[in-house]
Amino acid sequence: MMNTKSHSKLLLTGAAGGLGQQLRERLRANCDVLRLSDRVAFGTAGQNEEIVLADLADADAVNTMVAGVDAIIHLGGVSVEGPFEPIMQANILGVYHLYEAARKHGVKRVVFASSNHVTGFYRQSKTINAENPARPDGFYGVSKAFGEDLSRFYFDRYGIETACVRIGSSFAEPRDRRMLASWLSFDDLHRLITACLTTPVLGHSIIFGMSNNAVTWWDNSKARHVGYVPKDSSDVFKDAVYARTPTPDLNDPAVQFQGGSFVKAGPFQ
Ligand code: NAI
Ligand code: 15L
Repeated sequence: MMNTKSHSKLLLTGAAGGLGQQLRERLRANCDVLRLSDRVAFGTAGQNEEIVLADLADADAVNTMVAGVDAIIHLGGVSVEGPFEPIMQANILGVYHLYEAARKHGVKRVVFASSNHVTGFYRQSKTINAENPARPDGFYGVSKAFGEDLSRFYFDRYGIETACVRIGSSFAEPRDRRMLASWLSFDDLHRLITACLTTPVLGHSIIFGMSNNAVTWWDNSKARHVGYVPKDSSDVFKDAVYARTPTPDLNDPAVQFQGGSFVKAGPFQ
């Protein structure tokens, strides 16, 4: 069993969101104190918790949010495709504010919730790895690609280590046939974050956030040093998913490309 406690005080942004709620309990094992942040109120702090509300677009608020933490798990931001302006505020300006605050406060490690939509315009017939160029499938994917590039700059220039976790589809169960390939269980997400926090040398790494699924489009061999070993698999859901979903139309871009329906979203004006 891996020793999961690696840090005194961890910051979890996006704590009110779907994955934030899942990770709140699990991350207690990783630290002495867990600081939780979001833009929206989400209740009161429990034992060994702190709550600091902050809009990522507000540099001063982000600076306060980051002060005094040892490492950051950055989940906050717009999490789906949509109009550019809110994505720009939260995911582009917001991630800049986060890294500036990390630099000023000496935070040395960040786990950044990137997305499979950074590479959503690769075909489902292709297996890609961390060295394939980005092919974002929308403004959302572009904003996550920006976060990946920005974090690389802060590593090269200031030595802040980041794991860019290109999360596939992290839900209780795969919702459709595409998610049989992209599914990441909540427990495996926690295992992956724990690996990113505990590996001795993280550097600047890109790792695909997926469980041990039989069908996959992603090869994590460039991130072996992270030491992530998934324990769950979408395979146990396969028969049920096939039974309740129609045979895919192979002419549909949502079936052809890894990003699924995101590749068809917009335009938004
Ligand atoms: P979510 O939308 O449920 O949670 C995002 C949280 O960020 C929300 O609580 C929201 O209030 C907060 N937020 C949005 N704009 C903000 C701002 N300007 N300032 C401060 N907080 C703000 O998303 P979910 O599913 O929990 O995802 C968490 C992260 O993981 C996101 O960054 C998302 O892009 C990424 N991700 C999630 C995947 C999934 O399958 N759930 C797949 C790929 C990436
Ligand atoms: C994402 O990036 C989204 O945050 C999530 O809601 C899912 O849509 C996921 O990708 C996916 O591709 O299934």
